[in-house]
Parts: sequence; C-alpha cells; structure tokens
Amino acid sequence: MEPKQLTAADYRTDVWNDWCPGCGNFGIVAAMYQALAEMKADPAETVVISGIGCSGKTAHFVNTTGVHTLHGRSLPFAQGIKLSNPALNVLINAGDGDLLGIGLGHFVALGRRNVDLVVMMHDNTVYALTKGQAAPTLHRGEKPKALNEPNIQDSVNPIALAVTSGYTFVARSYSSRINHLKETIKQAVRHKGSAFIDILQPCVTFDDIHTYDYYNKRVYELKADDWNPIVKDENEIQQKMMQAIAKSFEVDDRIPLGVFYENPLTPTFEERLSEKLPSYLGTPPSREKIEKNGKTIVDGDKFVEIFSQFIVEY
Ligand SMILES: Cc1ncc(C[n+]2csc(CCOP(=O)(O)OP(=O)(O)O)c2C)c(N)n1
Ligand code: SF4
Ligand SMILES: [Mg+2]
Repeated sequence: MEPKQLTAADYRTDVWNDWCPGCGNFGIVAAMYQALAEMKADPAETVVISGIGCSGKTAHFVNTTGVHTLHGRSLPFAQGIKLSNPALNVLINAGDGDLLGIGLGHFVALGRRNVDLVVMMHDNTVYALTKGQAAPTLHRGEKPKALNEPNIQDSVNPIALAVTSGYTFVARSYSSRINHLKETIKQAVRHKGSAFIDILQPCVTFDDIHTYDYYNKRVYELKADDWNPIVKDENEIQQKMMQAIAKSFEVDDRIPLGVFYENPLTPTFEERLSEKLPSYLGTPPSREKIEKNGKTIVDGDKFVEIFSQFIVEY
C-alpha cells in the first residue's frame, strides 16, 4: 500500500508555541512544513536539529525526528548523526549567535568538510532568548532597544564567511517570503554537500531596527536572466566565489535574496570518507551489527578511522 501523502499540517506538532506574536520564526517553520510536504519527506528519516535560542525551539515544532541540543553545538550533533547514518536528511535551525558567536569554529569546520547537511540560520541580529544583546550579524553603529549604546563591533558577513569556509550551497531568504524560503529549502536539501541559508528573521520584541518594514523596503530576488551562481567547471570555482562575495556586500539599501553560490562539484565528506573506507556508505556505523552470540563485534577500527578525521581539528 502506498504510504499516505502528508500535508504541510502533518509536519506541525501540537507542542505549545511560545514565540512572540508576529515573530519571524513562524514564517520559517511554515516554509519548512510546506517544503517537507512537497518533498514527501519521511518524518522518520528526517532529523531537525537545533541549538539554544528562540530559534532553538524549532525542533519541537516540526513533526520529524529532532534534537534540541546545546548553545553553539548544533553542528557537531548534526555531523555525528549524519555521518553515522548518511541516509538521513539532516536540517539544522540555529541562531546567528549560536552559529557565528559561540559556534563559529564549528561553522567554519563544517564548510571545510562539506558534509551533506542543511544549515538554516535565523538571522535576527540579536541574542533574542537572552533579551536582545548584539549578535554577530548586528552592524557597527546600530542600537536595537536592549543596548545602552550603539554597537562598536563590526558585523560578520554570513554569506561571505560561508562561501570562503567551503559551503557549496549558499543562499539568503526572508521569513516573510514563505514561498521563496520554501523553494530555497528544497533546493538546499536536494544539493549534495553543506548548504547554508541565511534567513532574515525579524525579532519583533528586541530588534526595532530590522523590522518587516525595513526588510520589505530593501529585499529583492536575484533573477536567472542576469545572475548565475552555479559552478559548471572546477576552473570556475574561484570566480563564482568572488562573484558571490561581491554580491553579499550589497547591503543597506538593497538586500539580495536567492542563491549566491552553488557548487555541485566538490566531493562531500561522506564521499571523501568512503574513498578511505570503501565499506562506509554500504554499512555506515548505524547499520553495523554490534553483537553476535552475546558478544560485542563492533568494528572499532572503522569508528576510529571515521572519527579521527575530526580529532585532528581540536
Ligand atoms: C554555553 C552557553 N552559553 C550561553 C548560553 C546562554 N544563551 C542562551 S540562548 C543565547 C543566545 C541566543 O541567541 P541566538 O543564538 O542568536 O538565538 P536567538 O534566540 O536569537 O534565536 C545565549 C547566550 C547558553 N545557554 N549556553
Ligand atoms: S524574542 Fe524575538 S526571536 Fe524570540 S520569539 Fe520573541 S520575537 Fe521571536
Ligand atoms: Mg539571534
């Protein structure tokens, strides 16, 4: 019998949602529900992983497997889960503080590996859960209402950082353009490799600068007739990266939405691992037999080989 086709509403849980009325996060989960329904995502094979923050609550609201992890540590959890079972579809929802503040080292390391994951950054320019302090995406000179003084630090450019870290799909969308965000999520899931979506997400309670009005006046969508972000040949990688970085500095009065960079040619971490361990994709750790006749038969060498690829980093 054909499995029942799930609707967007089926991906919504009954967990009580305490986001503030009007929060941009509602647009993000709405786009996720629609994208998952259109992709016919199997909830048992889809994992939503979130960090700590208002954004971190997302895993509770999506009716798939999920883990609400630690502040700054969503990416190590996600990589461990994906590499243990590469058949899973792994999505990460985390804040701009989570990914670009405390978790910045993990953010860069993921790009260098190109593990096949989708990272959705809730870009609200503040540490919303802890009441509005400056996040790394807040520009110098800006003073959202919880700050006593304007921010004296420069902001991180998430698109430029993702491109130069090695992410092979880098896009920006906006929580209020649900259709655009839904299509971007589907593209990111289909992409093989580390995908990053910078999602502009108004925090209506603590950010009185980057409001819906602010973004609605500035955003525009990149169109295929004059914008081509896709790498078709390895010789083009550098030029397409430079093009994406230049476009990402177009802020303030005009904010482009869309795919900035897409490179399907760089091998994923899973492919790199399977070159060293030919049995990896056929029997990844989650599919290994672990006991026979009451005795442990774990292939310790295989686990050591996989996880030693990370240990050299830290
Ligand atoms: C290790 C650790 N450090 C600090 C905190 C406190 N803390 C909780 S959420 C948060 C910031 C949240 O900001 P962001 O990641 O941007 O998420 P948002 O709430 O804006 O979605 C901080 C500093 C924590 N929970 N754990
Ligand atoms: S504090 Fe901001 S980000 Fe958090 S739920 Fe409220 S509006 Fe949303
Ligand atoms: Mg934030």
